[in-house]
Amino acid sequence: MTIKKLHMGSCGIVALAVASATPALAGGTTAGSSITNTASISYSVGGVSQPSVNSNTDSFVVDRKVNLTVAEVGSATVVVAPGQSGAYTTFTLQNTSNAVLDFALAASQTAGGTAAHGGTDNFDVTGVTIYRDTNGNSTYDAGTDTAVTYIDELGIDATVTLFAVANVPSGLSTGDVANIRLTATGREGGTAGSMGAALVQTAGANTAAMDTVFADAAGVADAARDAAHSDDDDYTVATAALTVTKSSSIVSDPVNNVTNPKAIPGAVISYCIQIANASGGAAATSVSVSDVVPSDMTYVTGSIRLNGTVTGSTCNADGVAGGSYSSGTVSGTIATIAAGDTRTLVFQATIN
Ligand SMILES: [Ca+2]
Ligand SMILES: [Ca+2]
Ligand SMILES: [Ca+2]
Ligand SMILES: [Ca+2]
Repeated sequence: MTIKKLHMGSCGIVALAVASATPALAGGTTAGSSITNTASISYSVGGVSQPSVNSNTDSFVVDRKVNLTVAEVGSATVVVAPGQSGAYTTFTLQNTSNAVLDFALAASQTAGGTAAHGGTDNFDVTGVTIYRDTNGNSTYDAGTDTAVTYIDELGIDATVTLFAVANVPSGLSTGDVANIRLTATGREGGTAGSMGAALVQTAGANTAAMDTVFADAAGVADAARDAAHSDDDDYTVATAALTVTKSSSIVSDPVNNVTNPKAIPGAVISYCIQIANASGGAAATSVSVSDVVPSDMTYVTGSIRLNGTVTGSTCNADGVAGGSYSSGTVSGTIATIAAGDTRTLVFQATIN
């Protein structure tokens, strides 16, 4: 600011009026705007007020501060099943510049190393695509949210929610981790509907025009003051690991009945199929069991019991009637076997 020099005589009272700009946005005063002010003085001579005198008008252009933040939403891994499609991680991108900008987006993966939530990255997801939360519900909605490669004309202080959507390969194990990284890079805005050119920071001294200053921090995979910011999230696999065990016991025979029965023709045999799901993984659902009844045996109609428990390795008689028998095969479906749980299908057959 320049104050015009004024001759004021031997005495006087000087008052300076200075206009100040108040930022209306957290990003600050909008880049490219002019800040203008004029000082004025008033004074008296011999106790008599004299006409006030104005300075020249000082004006300068507000320069452009480029800043942005990419951040994972939440602080937990995304738990996925092997073969799952449309698994997504969630990020926000905020434009903390004092200008409307475009932002180029890139999703990338890492190979090895510590993932966002502490595991070691040991696989890659496939088909990674970035979607914008078009309907603003913070949830990825296939068919509603739109695939994007950049964010167009993001306003000062504005935040957009983004999803990295991917498919999980099959054949993975519980605890496998894939790290995913989202990077946004500021670009010139300008034209709606197309991505602007790369931003260039002003080299050297301030110019009369709008200069550009990169003010962004370093993210997980970008430097400070590079007009980019990045953050990581990760996928962790939780799956079921089922083992199946079959056993038989003699219920009765035609001679001894239920007292020390033997496996003679006419004896009733109880078969138990135990399905165990390993601890620490995910529940198995719609567990379908089938068993061909041996040709020397005859299925006991209505004897199937599903979803029973075990005590140690002994099958308890607490299953519920269900399942079916057709063409020599017993079958049934257990709705859910939780991780660490064992459930059974039990049926009876007689020895021919
Ligand atoms: Ca990886
Ligand atoms: Ca949505
Ligand atoms: Ca644009
Ligand atoms: Ca940066």
